[in-house]
Amino acid sequence: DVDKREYDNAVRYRDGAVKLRNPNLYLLDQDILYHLALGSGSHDLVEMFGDVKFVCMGGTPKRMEQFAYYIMQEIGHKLPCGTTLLDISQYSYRYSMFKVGPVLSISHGMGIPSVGILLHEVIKLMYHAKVRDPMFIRIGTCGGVGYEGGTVVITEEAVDGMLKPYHETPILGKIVRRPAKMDKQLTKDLIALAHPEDPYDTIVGKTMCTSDFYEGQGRLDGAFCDFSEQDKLDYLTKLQKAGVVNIEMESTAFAALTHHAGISAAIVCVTLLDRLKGDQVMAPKEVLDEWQMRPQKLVSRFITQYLQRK
Ligand code: R2B
Ligand code: URA
Repeated sequence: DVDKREYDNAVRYRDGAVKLRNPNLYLLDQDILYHLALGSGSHDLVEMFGDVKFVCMGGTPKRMEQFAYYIMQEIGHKLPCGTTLLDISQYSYRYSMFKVGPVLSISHGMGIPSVGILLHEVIKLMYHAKVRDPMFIRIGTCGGVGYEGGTVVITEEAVDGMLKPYHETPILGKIVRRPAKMDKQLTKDLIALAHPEDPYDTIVGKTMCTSDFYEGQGRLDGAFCDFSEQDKLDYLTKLQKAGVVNIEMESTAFAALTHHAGISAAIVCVTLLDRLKGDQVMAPKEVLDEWQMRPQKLVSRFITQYLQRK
């Protein structure tokens, strides 16, 4: 299924289909998406995924399965009688993927390397399946910086642990820097769907992305800690002054790789605690489960509205 359309450096075909910025791929006679347990030779990717519009990603397989069932109910998608949703990537033993009509719900694991590998393969999947103008949305959890647990945060810009708005990664012995930009319009469309009667706040701000949950996020409760509580508070206050409202572990890679591919993307996370008040995630499981529904609700409002308008 080698594409006849000629490669150049643009990121889209005129019809909106995702174009790859890698000429090597046009020379492969099949492309194996190893961590998804899919391939362009073994699967009819156009038939399986050609109708996808929304690619929703989040850390855990269970939450993304739950989101798939939730969105199924919200958009009124029906499964054949007596069947359940299938984890399309189950035999990868790496990521889980569920498909509900135009919505893909995929787990990305924890951290930049995990979400990065997944994005390479999902972006290629969009290309092989000839998907037009897909939107990628991360539905996640985070720590709040001055916001109590249960607050919904939409990322305006992602910054790294040095407060720089880039995703930096070594390639062939050189640091390659890519801007960690979100789609401004998609972010606006999402914030517009926060209801005044929602019993929690939905805010927009900068998201800091770190490579570690403990020392990397200034926690005092890791296996090691070589700084004082005052150092931690000074740092978090500095973040706050720079406009950072939450901290998580995937946003720079998610923003930069989608932006590099010309794909619209947004990040919606719920805070599990206010980092100015503590380090341990202490809310009871039922409370955490309810909080984790909040980003899902916002994204579901967006998807249902989009599909109704179509
Ligand atoms: C939020 O939660 C995870 C760490 O607990 C990580 O994947 C993230 O970004
Ligand atoms: N995820 C993070 O990365 N940090 C937190 O504090 C909570 C969830």
